[in-house]
Amino acid sequence: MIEVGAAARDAALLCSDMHLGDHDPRTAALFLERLDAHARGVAHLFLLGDLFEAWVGDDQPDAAAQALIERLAAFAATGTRVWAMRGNRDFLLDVPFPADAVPRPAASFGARTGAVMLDDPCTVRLFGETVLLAHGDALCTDDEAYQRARALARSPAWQRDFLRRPLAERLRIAGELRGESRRVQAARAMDDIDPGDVNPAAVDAALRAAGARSIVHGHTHRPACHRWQLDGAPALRRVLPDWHADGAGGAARGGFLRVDASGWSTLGP
Ligand SMILES: [Mn+2]
Repeated sequence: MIEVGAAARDAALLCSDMHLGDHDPRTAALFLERLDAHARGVAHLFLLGDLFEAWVGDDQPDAAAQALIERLAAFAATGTRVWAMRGNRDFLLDVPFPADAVPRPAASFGARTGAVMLDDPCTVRLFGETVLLAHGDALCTDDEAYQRARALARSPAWQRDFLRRPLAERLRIAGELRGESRRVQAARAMDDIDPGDVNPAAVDAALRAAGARSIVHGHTHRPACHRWQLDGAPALRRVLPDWHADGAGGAARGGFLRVDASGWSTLGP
């Protein structure tokens, strides 16, 4: 299990839902600038899904993606451990191409960044506390159509079939998935225009299964810190914000959670 806090000066930074891509260079620039400001010297960086607006495979031809990849590689080279989880937008991140796909990317996302992929959910130890990390979409169990689409898009057969297609075709399909044809089942798997909220019973079940009382997730774009009683003891759900350089009212939104020996803090965009 990942252990943060073995050294007293350890610190971890967590974020999600940057939705980076060439469609929005301002948000990409904002995120990279804030990442530089806050992640320097941090021992662990956790990216909890939807790093990218879309990801059609590790040959994604995207200047914003390339910029983040180079930045992550630079952090990894200076000793920061970079951990990445797939979201519903970038569920093909670091998924190996089938052996008969032509051409195949020269290097995977993980190889290019030094990032290690995390299962969703996964349990980590943060300064002695067992914390469940998740993107959050799997906890939105009220949306049954979404969960069916999610299962399909995570199936090895669907992913093999998709990654075997030429890049131009994958990009065209991804574009269509975001356009009119949301009736296509796989389109629902990427749809988070209104992501809905997590189901409280699903959160309780996930915490019980992990033996944790604390969870951090993104996806819902509803940043908060929720406290409640789980089986007679306090439980905590920290929700990460999504990022946008031009949010409501023209203000930038986004932010990190940071945890170190002195506790948790929120760092604004
Ligand atoms: Mn999401």
